[in-house]
Amino acid sequence: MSLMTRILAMLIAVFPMTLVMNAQDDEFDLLLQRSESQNIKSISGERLTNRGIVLNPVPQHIAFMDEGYVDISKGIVFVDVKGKFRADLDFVPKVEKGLKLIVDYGSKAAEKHNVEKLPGAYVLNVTARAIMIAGYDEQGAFYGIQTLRQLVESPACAGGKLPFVSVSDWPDLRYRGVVEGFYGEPWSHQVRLSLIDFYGRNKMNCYIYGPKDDPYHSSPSWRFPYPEKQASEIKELVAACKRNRVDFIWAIHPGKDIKWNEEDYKFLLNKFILMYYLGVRSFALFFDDISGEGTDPVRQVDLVNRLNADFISIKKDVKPLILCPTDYSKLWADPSPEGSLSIYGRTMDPSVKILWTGDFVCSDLTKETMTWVNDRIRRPGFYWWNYPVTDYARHILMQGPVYGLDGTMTSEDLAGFVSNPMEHGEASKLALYGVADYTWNVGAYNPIDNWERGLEELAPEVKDAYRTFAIHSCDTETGYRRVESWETETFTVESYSDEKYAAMLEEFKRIETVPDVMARCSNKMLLEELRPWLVEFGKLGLRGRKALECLKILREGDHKAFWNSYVCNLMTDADRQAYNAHKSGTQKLQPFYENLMNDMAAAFYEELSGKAFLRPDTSIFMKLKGKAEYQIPADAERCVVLFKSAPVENTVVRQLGSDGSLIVEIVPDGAFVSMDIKDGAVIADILGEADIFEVIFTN
Ligand code: 14T
Repeated sequence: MSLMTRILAMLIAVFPMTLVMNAQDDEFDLLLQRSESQNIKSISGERLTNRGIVLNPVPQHIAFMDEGYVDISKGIVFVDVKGKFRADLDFVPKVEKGLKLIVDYGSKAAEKHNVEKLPGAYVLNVTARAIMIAGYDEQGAFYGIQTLRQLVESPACAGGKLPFVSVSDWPDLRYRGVVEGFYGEPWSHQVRLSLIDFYGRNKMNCYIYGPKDDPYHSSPSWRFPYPEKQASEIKELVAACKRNRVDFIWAIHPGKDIKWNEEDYKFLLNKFILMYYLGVRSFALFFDDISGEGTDPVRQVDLVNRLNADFISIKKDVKPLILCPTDYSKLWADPSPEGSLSIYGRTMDPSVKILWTGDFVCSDLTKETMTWVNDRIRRPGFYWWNYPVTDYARHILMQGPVYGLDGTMTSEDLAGFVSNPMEHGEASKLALYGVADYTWNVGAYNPIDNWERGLEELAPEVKDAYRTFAIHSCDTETGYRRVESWETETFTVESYSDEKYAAMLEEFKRIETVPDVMARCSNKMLLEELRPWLVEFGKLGLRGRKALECLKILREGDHKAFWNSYVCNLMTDADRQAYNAHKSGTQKLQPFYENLMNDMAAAFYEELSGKAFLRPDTSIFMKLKGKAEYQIPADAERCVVLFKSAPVENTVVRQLGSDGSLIVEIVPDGAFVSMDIKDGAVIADILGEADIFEVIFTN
């Protein structure tokens, strides 16, 4: 059975046909993620004080020496031994005389300063005599400069006062970064540039370019050169990556329509050569989400090995290939020796790195999943983490902490780690701040502390408002489940307490202010991405607060005031539509609102009638407009008509006898009418335009 057939079979079994038919992609339905485990793991870690020094990723070793500090506010004398970092020192003035900053790298410098023997490693020493950065390699020295920058920008170093400190640091994982690998609108050029700077500052070193909806990456146009404008933008991305010591890895996704013939081989090789001329020095081949001929693992291996021989090994400056298998997740990977992963393991050039998303499409990273795949591919897999991607749930934003990643991973288990973000690049930075931290210093990774620091880093002017939004904007409801609103304790009418009520009220009030406060955020691109969600979040705050106010009125016993405010706080169809398009608070806040509203209605009916009620044999919530007639049940003694909106205009409630004669007529003076059934009345009817919420008869 082909992958597509399997996916469709699964979907048809699990979901109603309409869902399958409404899929965004004609071939692949992103709802498959609904087969992810629905367990929600809690988050570990806690906020640290960090002594007012904010470093991301957290260094392996940092030691603060004796009391005292050096003052660099006047500038430093920059000794750029290898002459590579002139452009990187834009955060401190350079002067002719004064304290020296010496930056060097290579075996001699590294040996002298006990730098760990690993690509990307460095030592940074701040002493009274000088500031010294020694890198194992150029990348290492660049990372030392990033650490210095973060020191200078830390609150504890305000005014240019650096403490005496010694940092010895190296990355746990060799490749750390991002794969732009989602379906949907690819990132804009501007957002890409901003992200690439962000990678550099946070010591990430790879950016795999593979947006599914770039036609020149995938079918139909993978065979053809980029148009001029896009080509020149790619050149700029390569240059930006170079400045940030990031590998720009260009991926091709040819498997939807590739023919295993000479012609297509030439097309592919030619495209690589064209990309090489745009400056690309690192390549990936993606065979994910395809069916048919393209999935043949033997042909895939032939292609990869041939490209290796004809291109990669000839161009001495091109890095080893990266491959995304068709079987990229254990969910459908063939585990047998005849499966594609085992075929790769036996026959694919060992230099090729192989991507893996874990047990599911979106999954936590575990030792078990890496052992499982590594045994088959016979090399450490390269993890493709499908977080914070939301292409299968475009109505949400993932703003929660990065967690669920095993704290004992080493470069023996993993060749690298890339995160697949949301189509909202700026809003993805919060998660990438965590990815950078985890992949650099796996064992020390503290999810909560990282998230708290990230919020402040990304929206310093409005960090509390951003936090309020983010803590309630984490989960997918049915996809890759994440904890949300973990500081919020909701309650029901039954479990009510004054304290819980006050806490919820305060939270909803805070939420109401978030859209206005966030408007002061200086990162306007972030604000643009968040805006529609912030609007809905503010409305959620308002209706949450109003629901609590209704509860207060209900408890005080003012029926008329209660129902009037209750109906005003119901969501209209338009409200629901708007909320569904840009959801937040799905795990606790919105359910709290829904449950409280339902509970209050139930409590209210009981208060009105004093006992359980009989429903007319119609739907529970009748949404009737205009004139409606009800047969009064024989044993009914009271009737309550609840309207959906207040005030109620031009509306009359009547009781009629069997001959149609008028027995009683009531003009509502609020959003409900509660009346005794008169002798001889067999029909209740409602004349006028008001929307009816419910009609209840009781005995
Ligand atoms: F290549 C893979 F590692 C991968 O994850 N591929 C896609 C990716 O482009 C997408 O962003 C991600 C999250 O939705 O999942 C993969 O896409 C899928 C996965 C499915 F299970 C598309 C359809 C599916 F049915």
